[in-house]
Amino acid sequence: MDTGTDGLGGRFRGALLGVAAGDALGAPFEGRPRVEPASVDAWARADQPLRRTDDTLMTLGLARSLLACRGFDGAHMAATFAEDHAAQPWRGYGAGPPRIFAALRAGVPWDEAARGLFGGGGSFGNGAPMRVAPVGLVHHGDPGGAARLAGRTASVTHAHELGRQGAALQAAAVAWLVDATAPPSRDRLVDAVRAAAPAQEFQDRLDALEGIPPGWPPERVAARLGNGIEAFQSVPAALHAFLRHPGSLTRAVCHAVTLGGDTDTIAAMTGALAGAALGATAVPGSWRSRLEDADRLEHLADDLLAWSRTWRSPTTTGGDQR
Ligand code: F2R
Ligand code: MG
Ligand code: MG
Repeated sequence: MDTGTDGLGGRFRGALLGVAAGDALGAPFEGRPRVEPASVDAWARADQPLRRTDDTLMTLGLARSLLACRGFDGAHMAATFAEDHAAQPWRGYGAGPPRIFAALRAGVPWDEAARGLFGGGGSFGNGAPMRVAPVGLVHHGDPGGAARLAGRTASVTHAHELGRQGAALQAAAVAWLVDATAPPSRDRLVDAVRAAAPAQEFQDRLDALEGIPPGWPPERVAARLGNGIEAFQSVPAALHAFLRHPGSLTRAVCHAVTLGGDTDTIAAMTGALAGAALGATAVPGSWRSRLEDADRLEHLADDLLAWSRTWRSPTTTGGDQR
């Protein structure tokens, strides 16, 4: 393992640094059907800045909104996402969210705007799971609670049931991994999170994880699970990448990028899983020093931990807003 000594604070920091590292390492390859491991290695060892895309920006927004409201407030979260997009629309957003932000500006209520996409079905893109790590963190050790809150945060932009379940699955996995005591077996992790995503599209792929031998090359894994922008492809792909290298964040994230397709997002979600399990010390110094706003990510992680301690304490009671 890269680590094993990080406490809760280190795991919170590791998850957010992992999102940002995976996002930035995968970004140059996004959309390529295949990615050579040598190209990923070269980029991982380069010295250029690691710049975030929408994956990290929306993770920051989600965390800020939870902290500002002391829980989920859909109108506030929608406004936060929209403000961040207005300030930096060039961060590589999917097609759907900017349309939702335009609807909000036109006066559509936050809980109706997302339902208007894709002929009224809502989005099943991976935009909700890619940003949901903070939910898993504040519900660490409680995959069910993480899944419920994740579904609510998803509904701001991703009204389709598959988009919501993708967020629930990713958040449940982060929540479980933060409290895991050793690199988990595939079976234990899958058992812990399976209920979060009951749709067949997820269940089939969770079953498929068990049948993927360690020696399969990335293109064969991608053919089996998918590597696309759909939540039901990319969340299982991230679980696979983490489970391929459960003791090494760097290897897991680099493997995620070699799966091709939606590389920044699969790697961001893999980074969240690995960081939650292994902690901030699993993020190499050479990556951290290249990361945009690493200090801010760590401060937000610390704030999330401090806040979660206030309402998880046995002397306080939690409301359903969380
Ligand atoms: N958008 C990108 N990458 C495109 C290239 C960016 C380029 N590098 C640049 O800098 O400009 N990446 C980001 O978008 C993904 C997250 O997307 P999100 O937020 O889920 O968006 P959306 O539009 O809701 O869903 C994505 C696509 O999925 C398909 N889709 C979703 N729901 C559908 C439905 N009900 N029916 C049919 N298709 C559906 C559509 O093609 C959506 O546009 C991340 O990869 C992030 O990195
Ligand atoms: Mg992106
Ligand atoms: Mg992407």
